[in-house]
Order: sequence, then C-alpha cells, then structure tokens
Amino acid sequence: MSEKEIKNLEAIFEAKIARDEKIEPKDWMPEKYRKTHIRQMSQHAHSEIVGMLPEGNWITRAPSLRRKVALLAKVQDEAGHGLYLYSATETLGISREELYEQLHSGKAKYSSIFNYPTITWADIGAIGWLVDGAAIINQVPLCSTSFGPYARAMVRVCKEESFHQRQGYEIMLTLANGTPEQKEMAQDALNRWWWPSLMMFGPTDDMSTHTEQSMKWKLKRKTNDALRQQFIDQTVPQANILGLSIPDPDLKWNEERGHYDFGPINWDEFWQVVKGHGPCNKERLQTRVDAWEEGEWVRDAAMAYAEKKAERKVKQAG
Ligand code: FAQ
Repeated sequence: MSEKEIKNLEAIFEAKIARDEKIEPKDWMPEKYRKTHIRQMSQHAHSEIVGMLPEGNWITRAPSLRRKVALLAKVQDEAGHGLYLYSATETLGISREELYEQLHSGKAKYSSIFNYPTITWADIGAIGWLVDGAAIINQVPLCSTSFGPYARAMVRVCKEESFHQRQGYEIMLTLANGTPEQKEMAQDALNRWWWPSLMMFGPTDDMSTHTEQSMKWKLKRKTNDALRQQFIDQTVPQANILGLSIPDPDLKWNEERGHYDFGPINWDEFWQVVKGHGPCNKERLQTRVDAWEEGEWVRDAAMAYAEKKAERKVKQAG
C-alpha cells in the first residue's frame, strides 16, 4: 500500500473515532490500535476466567442452598464473560490457542485482585460488593468504547455484574446485621479487600503507560484515577449503611472537591502482585494450566468427532 493510501485510511479511521462511530473487525485500523485492543481485551478475558477461582473455592462450602445456587450462577456468568471476550478478541486476528498460551506461559496479565485468597465466607460478600462494584464502574464506560465487538460484549457483561454486586452486598448486609462474630468477619473481609480493590483500577494517571493513547482512541472513556475516585465516592456511603468502617484513617469528605480524599495506596504491593509475587499468583496460574492439560482429551475427542462428521458429509455428498 502506498503512503498516500495509508494516510487516507488513517484519516477515515480518525474521522470515525471523532464521530463516535464503532470500528468493526473488517475496518482498516492502525496496527497499534489492534495490538492495544488485543492486550486489554485478552487481559480482561483472562481476568474473568482466573476470577472464577477465588469464588469457586467456596461453592462447596456456601452456608445455604440459596447462597450456593447464586454463587454457582455468578461463577458461571464469569466463564461466559471470559468466552464473549475471547471471541471478541479473536475478531482482531489472534487465535484462542495463542491467547491461552499467553496466559499459561505467564506472558499475559490478568487483574491483580484475583491473586488474593478467599479465607472466609465473608470474602465472597466482599468480592461481590467491592470487586464486582469496581468492575462495573470500570466497565460501564467500556459499553461506549470505540471497538464494536468489545462495546457490545460489555453491555451484557455489565447487566450481569450488577446482579453480582447485589448478591455480594446482600451477603455483607446479612453478616453485618448478624452476630458480633459475623459482623467481625464482614469487617475483616472489608479490611483485606478494600485496598486491593482500589488497585484494580490500575496505576495513577501519571504512572499509567497506556491511558493517554487509549483515551484518544476512545478505548478508555475515563482515566484510572477518575474511575477510582468514582468507586470510592459510591462505596463509602454503602459501607456506612452496613455499619462497617473503611480501613483508611485519611478517608474524609472534601467539600471543596465534592469527593472523598483518601490515603496513599501501596503501589509497591500492586507491582509485586502484577509481577507474579502476590499471595496466590502461582496457585492461580497452576490451576489454569492443570485445567488446560487435563481437558486435552475432551478437546481431542471433540475434534475427532467433528472430523468424522465432516468426512461422513463428504462421503454422502459424493
Ligand atoms: N492488574 O497503562 P495502564 C472483573 C497493568 S474483570 C494487573 O493503566 P491500561 C470481573 C496494565 O495491563 C477485572 N495489571 O494500563 C469479575 C499495564 O501493563 P501492560 C478486569 C494491571 O490497560 C469480578 C500496566 O499495568 N477488568 O473484575 C492492572 O490502560 C469478580 C500499566 O497500566 C478489566 O480488565 C491490574 N489491576 O489500564 C470477575 C477491564 N492495572 O499491559 C470475577 C478492562 C494495570 O502494558 C469476580 N481493562 N495493569 O503489560 C481496563 O480497563 C484497563 O486495562 C485497566 C488498566 C484499567 C485495568
């Protein structure tokens, strides 16, 4: 392609972004736009799949049948989210096998939050309330992201996440209004999940490598810091209703800013977790690798069946 032709395509692409039109898989797009989307969307897909593990740990130990059914449905939803997102990523010209390989080899990232352990039942409440709450705040703007398949996947994902958030909050409400031991369990879960939930939004805007370009492409519609602040402002009143305290002595309403001020985030801890040294990184990755290896015979059987069926069709046609 000549330089003039590329310039022309770039101008068409930029004009579409400016008009808030979606970029579709068959449209021309800059290589960096394609790669950035593969990176973010596949990390998002991996997060959903790895995100099933901390909660899966509690399915057999849910305190009642009602809780078990809701948790089972939530974890299944997360598998579904991972599958839509892998499919949407494949439209950018990368195969499912390559994406899995990147996860299993440790090359691809997934959200830091899923490298923390779920020690008590209250952690399941805290994940639904805080982690799904943070995920919704991050993902609602992604419903109007510029890449069509990602934006459309996010619409359904967000609807399901809002059910997840409510089931988590309801668990916390029940525990907070229960016995002193149950309330203490809820407070302990909040203490452990609060700061990692704030880290989910990624590094501060001045440390973020991708935000500036991703905002220009309308991949990201809000910055990491803006979303984090929105999450804090929304969540503090919810903690007040629960009668639980946020583990941040610097948390204070700032009348002038119209937002809560909050204390320093431990970014060393965040980067340690992102680099693979969190409390559960090794365990999470090993579980995914084992599941892939143990599922080999299922994939082989499905492929053999599909090939046989195709052979039979050819024979019948001939
Ligand atoms: N963990 O320049 P930025 C869920 C990396 S789904 C690990 O700011 P960007 C549902 C980042 O990749 C949760 N790594 O990057 C659920 C980059 O490294 P790279 C997942 C992180 O992409 C609930 C570097 O740091 N959600 O919870 C993290 O512009 C309950 C510099 O960062 C999504 O993926 C992190 N927290 O902004 C499931 C949403 N943050 O790639 C089960 C879509 C940053 O250059 C149970 N993604 N990094 O090597 C996004 O919105 C963005 O990708 C951000 C990061 C905001 C996460």
